Amino acid sequence: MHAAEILSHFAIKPVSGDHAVHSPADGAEIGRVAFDDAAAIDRKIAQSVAAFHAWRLVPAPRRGELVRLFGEELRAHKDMLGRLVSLEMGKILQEGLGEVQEMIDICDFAVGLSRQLYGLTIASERPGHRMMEQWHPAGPVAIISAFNFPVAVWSWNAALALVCGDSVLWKPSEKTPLTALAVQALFARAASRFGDVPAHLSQVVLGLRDAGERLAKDARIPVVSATGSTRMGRELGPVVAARFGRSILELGGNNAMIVCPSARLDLALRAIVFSAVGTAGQRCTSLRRLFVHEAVYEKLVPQLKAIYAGLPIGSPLETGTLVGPLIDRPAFEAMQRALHDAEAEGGRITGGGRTLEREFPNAFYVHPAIAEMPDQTPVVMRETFAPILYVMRYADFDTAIAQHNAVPQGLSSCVFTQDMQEAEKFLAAAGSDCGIANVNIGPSGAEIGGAFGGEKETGGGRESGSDAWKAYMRRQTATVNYSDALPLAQGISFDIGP
Ligand code: UN1
Repeated sequence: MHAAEILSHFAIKPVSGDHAVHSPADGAEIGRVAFDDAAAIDRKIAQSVAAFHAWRLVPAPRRGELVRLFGEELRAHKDMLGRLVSLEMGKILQEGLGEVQEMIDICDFAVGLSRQLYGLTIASERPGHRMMEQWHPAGPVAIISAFNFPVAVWSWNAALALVCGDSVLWKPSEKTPLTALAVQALFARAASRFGDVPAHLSQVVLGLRDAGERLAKDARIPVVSATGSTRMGRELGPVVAARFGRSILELGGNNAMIVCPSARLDLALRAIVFSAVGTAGQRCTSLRRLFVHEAVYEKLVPQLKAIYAGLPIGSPLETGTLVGPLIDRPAFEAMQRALHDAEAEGGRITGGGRTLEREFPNAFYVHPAIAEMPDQTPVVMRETFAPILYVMRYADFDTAIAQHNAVPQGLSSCVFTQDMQEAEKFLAAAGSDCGIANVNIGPSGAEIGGAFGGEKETGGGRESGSDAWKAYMRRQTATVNYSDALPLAQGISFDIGP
């Protein structure tokens, strides 16, 4: 199916501006969009404030109804949107569809949540008083998303923000603006079926880094949720903090797996391959570091290499492909630099080279790489957004956990073991220091029901399930006096006479 056909399905004009969008599948131009200038962004923020003022008055379960309708649109257009994700981002169609499914799932979650935005009641120390905690809508929420999950990550934020009574402003990656416009078109359909949705409740802001900076700086936006590199978060976080805004940061990961002597190697192999080569190693949750116990190393690693040697690499829209292209040339060059460094640091590399360059001279397909490292050298400690799996041996479990935690990032982690003591140790306070810790499951492909995010350079934010919704609301402690007196807290006596 051609790009034009998919775009017309969403009523998107292929050319509406100067910024060219290319498919990483073959490098072909698939559309042109216009960026918003400073005045347009300013106007959109003002419109978002107005939409918020109306939306916050709508009862939350009714707000949930809008998200329910949006979920229906996603179900009806899952195939087309999945294809567009695949075409614009380069992940294989199965993963493009999975991404849309993740959107549907978070919509379902948010619909239920719209009837569960509750606080606690608290025992007051004063007679005839009641204390309670309330959650109110926060305001416009800016969502800055990355190319690798062009639609799902927005939905984790937006579905929650909308039931919480907030308006949303979405700045997608400049590499994937078309999927954002397609999602916006589906949202508009849901909004028109709903009826009286305030205008501009959900908007898209297109642009480069400076567009994101404008949103980060603007005090009219109380919450900024940003997904991307640690470098981006390091710049954006302080800008939001300087005006006392709240940021939800989901930044780099350098996720690991520990394979213990008792591990089910068949399961471990499936998990390793899916999480290390899936999305061509371009997930925040991709597996990058593999610690294998010396007792199973010689068994596991050759099998892994054999699977790598037979991986179907090719166009992401073709059935059977498991490894699609990298997003662009800079991604390919970063991968080659990392492999060069790995070799210089004593690594033995298998794979990693470019492939299919004759068929697709303007696309960057690679053989996923396995780098057997003598140690956790500097290149292993940094995140390279590419399919490179650093493999290391270990002898002692506690040392493996220490090494596991020795990197600056803290997103996702896992252990493969049948030994309960090891599993529990990994999940305990002195175990994995990541936001996500799994037993006998790879680090990627998290469900939406749990809070998603991580510690240290991953930024500390939590999105999607559990009680992540609280970040999109403001908490208010309310105390009511229904007595005939005015007792003061802490027993303070303050006598102003009769
Ligand atoms: C990301 O890479 O930014 O856990 C998000 C996963 C997906 C989301 C990844 N559910 O791999």
